[in-house]
Amino acid sequence: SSSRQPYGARAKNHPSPLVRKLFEVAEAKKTNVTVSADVTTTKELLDLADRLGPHIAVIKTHIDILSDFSEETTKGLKQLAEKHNFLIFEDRKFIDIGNTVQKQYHGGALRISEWAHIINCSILPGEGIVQALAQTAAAKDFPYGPERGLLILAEMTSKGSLATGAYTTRSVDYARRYKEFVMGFVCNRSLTDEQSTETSKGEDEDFVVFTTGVNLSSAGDKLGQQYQTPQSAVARGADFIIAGRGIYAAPDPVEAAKQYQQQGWAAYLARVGS
Ligand code: 5IU
Repeated sequence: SSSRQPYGARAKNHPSPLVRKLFEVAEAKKTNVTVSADVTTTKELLDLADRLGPHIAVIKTHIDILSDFSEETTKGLKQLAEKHNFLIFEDRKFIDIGNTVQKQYHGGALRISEWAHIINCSILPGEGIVQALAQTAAAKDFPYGPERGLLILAEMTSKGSLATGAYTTRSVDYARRYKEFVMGFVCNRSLTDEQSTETSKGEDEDFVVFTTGVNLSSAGDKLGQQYQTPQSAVARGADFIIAGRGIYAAPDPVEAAKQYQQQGWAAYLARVGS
């Protein structure tokens, strides 16, 4: 299965330029860490991105929580992504009818398509949301080329999450149907390895698994967040581990990022058997 293959091999064989780049970044920097940079000013965000840049593969943003969002925010992010060789994932969780999400993704106040390599959506609205976002990215006049991709939010880490069962199964179905744009899932385990899927695995598929709720020193928060360690997330199939407060709220975020990097990478090496 793909989760037992090294990132480098997956990079070579993957049809998506964005996924190739993602795996190349991970391999080159020896990191599978995504930092969830949930800070609320541009200065904090750019400062964090610059300091943590060497240790992360991806920065995950919630651009709408910034109190001072402007052109400078995304210009700065793009520059730092170049400088440190990481990708940008806007955790916007699109969840509306196709016509609306197309406008939220491409254009609008936040111009997400312009700066976010990776976006995500819920499939609560049905297949049409995936179709609509894929259509926007495939349009002849979409100016950002093939280095854009979508993660389907297939599961959540919060207590009592309703993203389970048929919802999760359908997430996999839709990913297979829109493979050109859907690069993988946000979920808590591999959904496409042999034992974990009800439908048969496609011959040539290789979906990327991003797992949130990773924290080394806490079991959860007071609002229902539930954590696991980098080791357990990667063992269950995470290709990229997402940590927020575990890193940015640590006394020394750079030291924390290095620690998640080291543990995430060791767990990856153990999984691929090298
Ligand atoms: N996030 C989750 N759980 C999920 C999904 C997204 O925690 O199931 I989908 C987001 C929320 C936050 C980050 O931006 O990931 C986790 O932050 P902490 O590591 O600080 O809990």
